[in-house]
Amino acid sequence: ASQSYHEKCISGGYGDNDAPTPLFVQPPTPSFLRPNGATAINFIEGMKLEAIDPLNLSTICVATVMKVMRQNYLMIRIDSYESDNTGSDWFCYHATSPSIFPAGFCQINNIQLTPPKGYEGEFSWYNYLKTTKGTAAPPTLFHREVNSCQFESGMSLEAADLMDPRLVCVATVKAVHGRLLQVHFDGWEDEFDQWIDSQSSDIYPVGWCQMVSYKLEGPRVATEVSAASHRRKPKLRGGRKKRGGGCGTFLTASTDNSSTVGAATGAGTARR
Ligand code: MLY
Repeated sequence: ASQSYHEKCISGGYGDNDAPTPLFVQPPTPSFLRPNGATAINFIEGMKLEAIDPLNLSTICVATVMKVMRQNYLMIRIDSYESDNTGSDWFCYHATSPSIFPAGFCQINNIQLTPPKGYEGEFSWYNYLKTTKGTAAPPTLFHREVNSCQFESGMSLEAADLMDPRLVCVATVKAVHGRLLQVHFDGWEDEFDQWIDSQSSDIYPVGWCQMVSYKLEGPRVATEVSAASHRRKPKLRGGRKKRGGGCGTFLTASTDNSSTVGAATGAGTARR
């Protein structure tokens, strides 16, 4: 009983109240490690890639594999951050995550890639890897294939605002790149957009909220207050900075389909 958590993990023993390991879904085996997989290489520390910034889901950034852990979990650094090299701002992604992409993904898909901190001029992977003597993670390591993604830009949907996931909002597919969707929240600035996988469980068909009796956040409609806040150009979002510019009014789509305008301002927006 006096075993420390660390000792317990090492000995692999269960405490009486611990959920036993077999109850958990095992992380997927990356295809490159399956028998007959295309290649035997895995991610290696230092490899460069592109990744959705988990603290600012509207951006895809140059990133680095900082650590390869057991079961193919990767610690990833977002290179546009001011890093203190302590690892405090690394993120854990599984090697099969749909939120990481091979170098060149953004260029091929005409997406603005956020360059590393301090990078001057237009970003070029070729020059960057050459000058830094870096290596890009081979494209075969990434899980980009998907049976079929039939989303099209312009389609309406309901999507969780993953920076405030209790908010499920009226949204529109802005772009589709293979299995990756760019979701725009109706009435909100583009900086609130989210890159999200088409197989994510955080997006729903129109009518979902009504079906499950959950409040749907309607499109934000401009008010005088929100027009003023708009001029104040809100700061970039992200968990590291306080989100700003949230003044506005939700057009609240209630479950009986009659729309009511719910006024809300500032940080209290849509608080229920
Ligand atoms: N006022 C909050 C909430 C913003 C929610 C935006 N979503 C619905 C797209 C803020 O600005 O952080």
